[in-house]
Amino acid sequence: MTAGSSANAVGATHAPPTALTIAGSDSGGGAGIQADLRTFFACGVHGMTAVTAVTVQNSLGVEDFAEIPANVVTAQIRAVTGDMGARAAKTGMLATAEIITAVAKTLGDVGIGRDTAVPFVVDPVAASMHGDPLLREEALEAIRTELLPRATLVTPNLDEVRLLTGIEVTDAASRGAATDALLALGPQWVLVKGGHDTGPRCVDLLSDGTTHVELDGPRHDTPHTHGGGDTLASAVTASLAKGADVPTAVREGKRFIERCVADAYPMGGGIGPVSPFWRLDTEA
Ligand code: PXL
Repeated sequence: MTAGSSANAVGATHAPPTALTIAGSDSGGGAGIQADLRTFFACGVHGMTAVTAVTVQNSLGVEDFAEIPANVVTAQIRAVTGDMGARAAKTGMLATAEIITAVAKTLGDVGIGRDTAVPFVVDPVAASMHGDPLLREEALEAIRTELLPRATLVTPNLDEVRLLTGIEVTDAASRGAATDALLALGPQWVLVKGGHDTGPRCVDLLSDGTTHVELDGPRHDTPHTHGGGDTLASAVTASLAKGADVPTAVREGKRFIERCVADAYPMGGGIGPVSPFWRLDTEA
């Protein structure tokens, strides 16, 4: 029987928007691909994945990881974009320079990235919350030179800003200098996140060099923020997949992550995950 030929066919005739995450697996389910898919679902988007690495981890940290061969990563991207199509894409943990180079080339081939119809968010994941490395040393340069020129938006925290630009953000002037240095690497928009800063507010700065948007939100007092960066970038990607422009998508993403951090739960003996459960009508 061919698809759709049954007299008893059921199901919706329209599909939700699609979004692709190119990222690593977190066996603890708090970050990485697992956080991305959970967020896409909570935001009403069909998630597709290109897995880059498999981490061995729990709430206490990352014990090890194995990367997926670069040709298998790019084959996943081609398989889903060629058939199902992606309305937006994001990257998380990319593990090696070889994977980054291959992903950047493939995204160009399939028409994803800045100056195309398909927005592309780079979350420049370098380390876990525990400080465990998720990116090989030499891979940062590949993010700078090959991935960022293709990005619609890059979403570094303050540690990633320092790794990418060498600039330590301590005040408004150094934050402005870091934003300029990141924009010079080629992304259309930069979101410098203030989550790793201190103080009662969590202030992020979004800029494309012309438009500057300060996003101010509460800082929730919880140790359980595992997967926070992934969840924010995925929520922004989901909004982009639904057709929002970048400033709107970032505002929606920030509102989403604020609720997820407020609802974060303890799990295991270490750092628990941020929670998108607030979006579901459930007793969970
Ligand atoms: O939150 C960053 C991150 C991304 N991807 C994977 C991770 C982590 C943090 O631990 O494990 C696979």
